[in-house]
Amino acid sequence: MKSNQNRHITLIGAGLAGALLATLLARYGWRVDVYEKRGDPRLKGYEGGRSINLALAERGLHALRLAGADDAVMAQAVMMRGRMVHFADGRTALQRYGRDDSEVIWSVHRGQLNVVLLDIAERAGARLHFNRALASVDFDARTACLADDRDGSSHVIDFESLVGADGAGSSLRGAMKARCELGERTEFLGHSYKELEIPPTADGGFSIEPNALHIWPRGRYMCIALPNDGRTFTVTLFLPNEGDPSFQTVRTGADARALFASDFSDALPLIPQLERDFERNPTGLLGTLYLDRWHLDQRAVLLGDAAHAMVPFHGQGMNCAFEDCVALAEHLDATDDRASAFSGFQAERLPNARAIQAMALENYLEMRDRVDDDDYLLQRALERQLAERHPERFVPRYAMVTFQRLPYALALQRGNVQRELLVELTRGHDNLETLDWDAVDAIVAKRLPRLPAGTASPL
Ligand code: FAD
Ligand code: 8R5
Repeated sequence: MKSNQNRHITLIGAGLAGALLATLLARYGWRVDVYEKRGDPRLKGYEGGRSINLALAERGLHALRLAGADDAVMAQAVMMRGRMVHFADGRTALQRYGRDDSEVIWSVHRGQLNVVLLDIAERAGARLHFNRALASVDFDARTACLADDRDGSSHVIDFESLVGADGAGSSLRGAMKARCELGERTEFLGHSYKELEIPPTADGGFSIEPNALHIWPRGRYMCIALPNDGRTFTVTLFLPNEGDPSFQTVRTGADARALFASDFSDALPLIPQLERDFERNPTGLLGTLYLDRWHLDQRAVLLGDAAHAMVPFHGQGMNCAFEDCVALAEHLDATDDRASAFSGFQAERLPNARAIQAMALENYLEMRDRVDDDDYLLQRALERQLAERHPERFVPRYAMVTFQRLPYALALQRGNVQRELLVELTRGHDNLETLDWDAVDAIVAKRLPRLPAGTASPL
């Protein structure tokens, strides 16, 4: 049961998830206060930051549609049709992500996306408070202390429930841990990353194909590049922390240039400020954050990176965080019992977060180690055939994650069945011509039930 009274909630963090959740709840008629550590990014002069872009896929886009933010976001998005693979010998090849331009991903600018979301949150009636970092929580008195790092002042607020949308280093998570066992553990990947920039060409255009996510796979490591609407690309170099090459052997700008000269030679001339970028930009750590519980009874709940930070290799961190927002808003709006809303949200989302965390880890190998391996290529060829023959049953895992909205856990489970099928069916074959298609079709129908209605592509 839910009452019609004007319900109130306090969000911590006005990043991607905080701003979207504020909008959704405000649209449901809630009174929403959001506290953000940083200053308002919409104020002039604030945004001097680097141009960091993110891949937006169907799950995230769907959440933006529900919040009425899709048009403003898509106006600045750059379409990425597939992977442009840059082989070590200089060859390149575009591998499409989907069947056509209805199955693509979009490169969006983090700063612009955040600004759009803050604007619509405010327009929907949410109250945003900047320069307010959560410092401590008294869960008995239901008060929280927020600090303003500009003048060191602190501000105490009352709350009914707190929502932690404060990212991977969540302060709310830290406060909850002191009150109950969350089962927190972080597994570091042992690889880190560095961002570099490809500027526009002299005549102001993109210097490489704009409508692709570029990948330079090199076995144990790789580079990627995503386009920005300002005609630049953000390049990310992923390297192990140890070994050769690694962030231990590649320490200076000169080391980075030498690595690019030997392993990414077609990218080197595109990055004129390589040394400067490498030395100025911080090295980002990569890891997976697992929790066994996301809420403290009716008083606090976590979502997005605060609950389940993941490695970036499926480009789903934000997409998953946005899906969390839709789920939490629905659970909260459906009942006045917050403890049951929070536990229902956790029951729905935690298994799915675990699934995308696992798939994101697996996709690193897929991206960096795509060798021209014959077994692998034959399996990919069969995958394409089966997807065409059985569109309602056999959907490549990448497509289930990226272009559909079926639960991540189901995508993981069906993906495993599909992989076993591909291995079994290609065993002992050098090409697809020798396959018995009637038998193949029968096996597919037997092992892969039709996908639930409404998850198929909108074609
Ligand atoms: P955040 O967006 O990190 O927001 C947290 C907010 O909380 C911030 O505004 C922060 O200032 C604020 N905050 C922190 N502490 C406090 C405090 N104590 N009090 C108040 N406020 C606080 N995902 C994708 O789906 N596709 C991609 O291509 C992709 N690329 C990425 C590229 C990079 C370089 C990185 C780092 C991540 C990428 N991700 C991507 C992941 C994505 O950025 C995150 O999953 C997503 O931002 C999570 O949203 P969030 O709101 O939970 O956290
Ligand atoms: N995040 C992405 C993909 C999958 C691409 C594919 C991969 C950089 C820190 Cl590494 C990565 C993907 O399988 O062909 N889609 O979107 C985004 C990715 O990295 C982002 C930009 C990133 C955190 C650094």
